[in-house]
Amino acid sequence: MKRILVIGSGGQIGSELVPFLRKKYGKENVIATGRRTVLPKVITEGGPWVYLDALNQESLKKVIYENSIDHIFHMASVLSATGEKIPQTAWDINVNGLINVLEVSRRYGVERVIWPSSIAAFGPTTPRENTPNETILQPTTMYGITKVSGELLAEYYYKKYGLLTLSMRLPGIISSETAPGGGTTDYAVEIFYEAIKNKKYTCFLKEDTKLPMMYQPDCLKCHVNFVEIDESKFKRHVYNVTGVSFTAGELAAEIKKIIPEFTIDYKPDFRQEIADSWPKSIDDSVARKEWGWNPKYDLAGITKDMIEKLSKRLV
Ligand code: AKB
Repeated sequence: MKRILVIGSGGQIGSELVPFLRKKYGKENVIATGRRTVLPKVITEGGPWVYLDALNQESLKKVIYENSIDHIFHMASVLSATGEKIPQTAWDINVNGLINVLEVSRRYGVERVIWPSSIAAFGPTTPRENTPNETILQPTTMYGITKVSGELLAEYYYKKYGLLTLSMRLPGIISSETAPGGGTTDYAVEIFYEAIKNKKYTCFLKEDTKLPMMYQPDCLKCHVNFVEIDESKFKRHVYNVTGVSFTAGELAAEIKKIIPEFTIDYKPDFRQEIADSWPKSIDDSVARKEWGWNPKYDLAGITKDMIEKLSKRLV
């Protein structure tokens, strides 16, 4: 049985990835870790939980060794908008945390390190429509710089030490359980909470801002693929993946079909410049061809499911 460590298990993806993995691999085999002290019960009571700061290499060694870990999901990250406010902390957590994980993993015989990159690895000089897997990587945000550095570091540890590293360039993730924090695509989650609670939302991006997005169930499936799929299928270590691209206006219109009283206005802030430097749509045909990536949710499917799930909780 696989022994899996999740670092950053209190975050938007980690908090749902942990229960998902526990269901699949057995609760004792998935060790949830992170630095957050306020965590959902499903993390702390659903199986083993250990406080862990990835910047502390000694603690990392201890947890990996004592739990005979063979697969690591390293999910801890400072996102794009926060990264612009605290660039050095973003570098420390995103890059120094990752190199610690890679270094300890290669020394302690970990088999796979799965670490999400992001569409933020691209920048204004990258083709913005149908952005290919192999293309220009010249990001202009600190978050993007940490993602490109991380992709290079992960590749280095594979080539030099044979540690299997796998990364997906995630688009904005839309999820119903834990809200994201500090990202540019966060509007696409906030909008649902506000539509259900207050029937109105002020968006921090312009109406015609188009970005690639993915629904959480597809995102979780993508992570598990990286544990399950045979190494021989992966011809590279970083993959574009996407669900669906839409503008803020198109999302609002889809919500209005279910909540007709919903209204939206637009007050773009500093995050607009970040969004304008990112792709509008992603070509993920390489992931589809090499290991069968096949997301299920489109805009209508995401909207319906989010409103159903959140309505049960929020009213
Ligand atoms: C962000 O908005 O910073 C993230 C991302 C696209 O990586 N959601």
